[in-house]
Formats: sequence, C-alpha cells, structure tokens
Amino acid sequence: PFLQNVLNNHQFLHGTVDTQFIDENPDLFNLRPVQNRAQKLLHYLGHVMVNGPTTPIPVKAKPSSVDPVVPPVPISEPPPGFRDILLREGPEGFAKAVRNHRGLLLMDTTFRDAHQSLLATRVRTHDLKKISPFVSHNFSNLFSLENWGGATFDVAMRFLYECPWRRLQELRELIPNIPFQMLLRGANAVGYTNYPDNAVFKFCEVAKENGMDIFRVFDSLNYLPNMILGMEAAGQAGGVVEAAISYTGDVADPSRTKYTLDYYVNLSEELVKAGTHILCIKDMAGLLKPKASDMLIRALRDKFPDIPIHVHTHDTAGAGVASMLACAEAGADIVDVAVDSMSGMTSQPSMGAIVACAKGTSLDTGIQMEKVFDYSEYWEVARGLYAAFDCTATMKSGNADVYENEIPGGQYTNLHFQAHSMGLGNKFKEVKKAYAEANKILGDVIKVTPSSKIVGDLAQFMVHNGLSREQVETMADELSFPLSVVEYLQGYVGIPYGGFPEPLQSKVLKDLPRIEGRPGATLPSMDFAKLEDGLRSKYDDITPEDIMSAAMYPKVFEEYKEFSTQFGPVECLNTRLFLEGPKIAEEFEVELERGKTLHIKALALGDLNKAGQREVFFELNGQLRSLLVKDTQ
Ligand code: 3PY
Ligand code: ZN
Repeated sequence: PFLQNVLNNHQFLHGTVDTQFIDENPDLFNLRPVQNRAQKLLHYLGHVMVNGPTTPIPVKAKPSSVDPVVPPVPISEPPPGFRDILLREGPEGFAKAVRNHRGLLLMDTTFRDAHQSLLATRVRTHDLKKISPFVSHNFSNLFSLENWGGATFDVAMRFLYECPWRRLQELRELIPNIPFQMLLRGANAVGYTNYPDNAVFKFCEVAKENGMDIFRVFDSLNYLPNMILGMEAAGQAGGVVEAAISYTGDVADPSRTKYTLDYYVNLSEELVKAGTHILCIKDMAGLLKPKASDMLIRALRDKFPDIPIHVHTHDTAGAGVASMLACAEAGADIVDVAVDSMSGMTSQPSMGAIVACAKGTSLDTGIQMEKVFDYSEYWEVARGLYAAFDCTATMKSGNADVYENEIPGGQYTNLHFQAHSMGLGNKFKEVKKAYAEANKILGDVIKVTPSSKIVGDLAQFMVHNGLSREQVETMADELSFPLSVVEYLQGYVGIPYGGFPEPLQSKVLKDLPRIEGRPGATLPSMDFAKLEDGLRSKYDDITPEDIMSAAMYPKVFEEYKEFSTQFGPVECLNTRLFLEGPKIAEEFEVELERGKTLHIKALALGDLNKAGQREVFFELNGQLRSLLVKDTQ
C-alpha cells in the first residue's frame, strides 16, 4: 500500500520530486514477486523432500554428491569464431569460409545429442550455463555447438519444467562467438507429427530471432517434399540451411540393394538443387563403417566440390572415431563429436580421440588437448548428477549388433531401459531381433524420429504377442496393429522410398483413407491470433516464444505453466536440489537473477499428520518459514 500511495502521488507522478534513488534502484519495487518466487521454491523443495523427484526416473540412483568445478575463464571477451563470419557474411559467405578452411572442423554435440542419447535428454540449463563461458573462450574454433532441437524442446518443459527458449537465450548471451546448431525434424519441426506449414515457418523465425544459427533439417523417410518444407522455413528465417540425409544400410555391401551409393548421390543432388548451404549425412544409428564412409563421402565430394559436407554418427558399435576419420580423409569438412566423458556408446565419438588423431596432420583441428581434458572433467562430474538417467546404469558397452538391428542411438538407449525395467535379462535381445524383423515387414525403411518409433512400436507389438514376421504378414488383415503403424501406412508421415509395402498396406488399411503426397500440405494453417488470445486469457505473462511452445506442444506447455505457477522458477535450483531437495541442516543459495540471491537452510521435516501432510521447516534469508506438504508416498 505504501508503494501504491507513492506511485499515485501527484507530485511523484509529475516528477517534481527527486526520484533519482528510485530510478537507480528499480528492484525496490520487486519485493512481492521475489517473496512469491521464494515461497514457491520452498514449496517445491518441501515437495521433493517429502515425495521425491518430480521428474520420472528410469533407475533408482541418487545424484552424486560432488559438484562439477568450472575451470577458470578470463574476464576478457571470448576470441572471434565462425559466428563472427556468419554475422558478417551471411549463410553463403559462411559456407564458403567453411569450405575454404584448412583442417577438420568439429561440431560439439555435448549440449544436445550426447545427453539425448546417454542421459535421456535430462541435462538442465543450469549445468549447460555453468560451462558455457569456458566453451566460448576455449572452443572458439568449433564449426558449431549443437545445443537445441531434437528431443530437448519438449523434454525441457515436460520433465525439467524449464523454458526451452530461455535456454537458447541464456546460452546465446554466454556464447556469442560459436554458431549454434539445432536439429529440425523437417515438417515435424521439434515434434513427432506434421505441423501446418505456417507453424514450421514461424518456429524457425522465432528460433532464429532467439539466437539459432544453423538448422540441420531432416525427414524420417528422407521424403523430399517434407525436407524442402523445413529447408524453406529455415532459409526464409535467415538461418544456415543444413539439409541432412538420414543414412541407413551399407553402401559398401553389394547385397544391400535398396539404399545404394546412387540413392544417396541422387538425393544429395536434389538437396543441393533446393539450395542447401551445407550437405549433411546423418548416420543416426552409427551404421557408417570406414569403407562405406570413404565411398560415400568421396562420391559426394567429387560431385559437389563447393558444398561443405558435414557428417553425423553415433558410436553404438564402437567404430565412430575410425569412420569419422575416414570421412574427413575422403573430404568431409565437418564431423560431429561429443566431449570424451559424454561420448561413446550410443552418443557421438570422442572429441579428444579425434582431436588427438588429427593433430599434426592435414586434418589438425587446432583445438588444444588440455582444454578438452578440462571440458571433459567438468562433464564427467556433472554427469554424476544425472545418475538416475544414465544409460550406463544398465548398459555396459556399445554393441556391434546395431549393424543388424539399425536402431538409432537415442532409441537404442530407451529400448534398453525399457527392456531392463521389465526385469527379464534377455528381453532386449528379443526386442532388437523383433525390431530388425519389423523393419523388413515395413519394407526396410529409414529409421529415425518418428519412423523409428513406428518400427519400435511394431517390434514391441510382435514381442508382446509372440508374433513372427511370417505370422504378421499372413495375418495382417486380422491383427489390431498399433495406431502409429496404421497411420504410417495411411501416409501420415510421408511416402517412403520405394513406396509402401504391399500386400501389407492394403491388408491393414482396408477402406481407411490414404493421404496423397505431403501430409502437411492439406493441414489448415494454425491460427496464431486465436492461440495467443486463448493463452492470454489464462496467463498474464505470455511471450511470443510461449506462443510457439504452445503451438508445438499445447498440453505439455499448459502443464509446464501450471507447474511453474505452483512451484516457481525451479531452473534456478542446482541439479541435486532439483532432483532430491536439500538434506536437513543443509544451507544453500539460490540465485533468482543477477543480484537476487536467496539464502536457505532446511531445518526439519515433521511427522505425518492426520491429514496425510508433513510440515517442512526452512530458514529463508534468516527468517523461519514452514509449510505443509501432502505426503503422496
Ligand atoms: C531426434 O530427432 O531427436 C534425433 O536425434 C534424430 O536422430
Ligand atoms: Zn544423432
């Protein structure tokens, strides 16, 4: 009330009093919101102390008690990097500079694909931000840092209760010199199904405005119309377009006659014709062996001397370093790596190994090994915080059986977790075999989000019902297939290379409708004005980025907003506090924003009362606070 009176005062309003002190200290007016946020966070901490983690955990493992240490960083500006070239010369000039660069360039996937593959995508902005200044200062010669897109967008909201856009904004501020790269699922943007075209275009526009630079665009069936839609959206937003061909099969194996060298070269030609700035081979399952790498990249290099070639792989079988070096020798400009402690198995091959192998050769990356060691040390310790999500809890090594089942990295880890949680030792082997069979039933398809999920659903359906390939094929008109399989055969994902398998398609669909051509082409445009009105009627702090989040994931966004309204900015908590709350008598600080730090001590946890609640006692900035939390255990 006092503040309100001051604000409504005539003299004050007309500036006839000296308000300099107030002008210079705008945070004097922020008392209520800070108190609110603090109270909500105490509520969150109490809730976690009583009921355990709010995010589902695959394995019962506690976060490590050791905090990662950030190596020292100079206060000066970070050195210039490829982003400076991009900002100065635009996407075409940037592509030229990349092509003219001597030595091998690297994209670091530690901030996205590595943790999507190893840690169920659970790495939080908090831990990414801490190491960002170090990356900016010591890895300025990276081609790019992959830090967004793929599964990170929905997992940020769904399981981490943080805003994916804030992550992008904050990392951008901390790393101004290295290009940021994201994975865009073509016409599916960062989702699992087709969106209306205007939603994909707007998504890219907002991503670019928030600091995204390079858009790796793929389609799960390599279906050109879907890819071109994504490329146009990224290009129109002013981004660097990196069209990615998803790689499957083995071009060096003459018995694999579907996805041949010609198939990849012809598709590349279409993508180059469509104006891609960079051409990418996206080996999402890690099937590219050294011999095939040499054949494929040499063929592309000869055909497209001026286009930068970028190769992505996963190290599931353990041959990733060998293959990436073979790609580089054959003329690839850029390969993907993850820092050592976040590399290997279903993640990318090791940065340290590739930097060391290339050192002193014509492929020298210019990256200092000591810096890689420091970076790796940070992640080794930070990774310990995510023990409950770490695939190494159950998976002990890579496995060359991926050449048989062709399961993409992230999905390989997910299926392993799922099979393990069923408690049957050989379940995973059975699922992998069924996956390979399901792929054959569907006509040998490209398998990556979301087509990989469809093959996985069919595989699990087969395991669950004890069905062989022959049985599925002969009984196809009687079986009740998973919805994803039916919709796939209806054409909701796009058209696979070589068409849909017959007689399977006719037997499954009977008289169900079929979609002709690009699925998104027939979707009505998204009404953004209506979406915005709906959001504003419920929440009073809606940003253009929030509107995009709601466009992509309406339900997940609403749940995230409700969670934040109840529990406040949980992204400010460190990961141990976020996952399991403080120990009794633990004292800690929470920085809400620069200059606004809460000092909290957890004092005690009360007994269960008659209403099934516990009282939790804290000290907040020296004052006693207590709250009641329902015990749902
Ligand atoms: C994704 O779509 O998230 C992928 O990582 C595909 O490889
Ligand atoms: Zn990948």
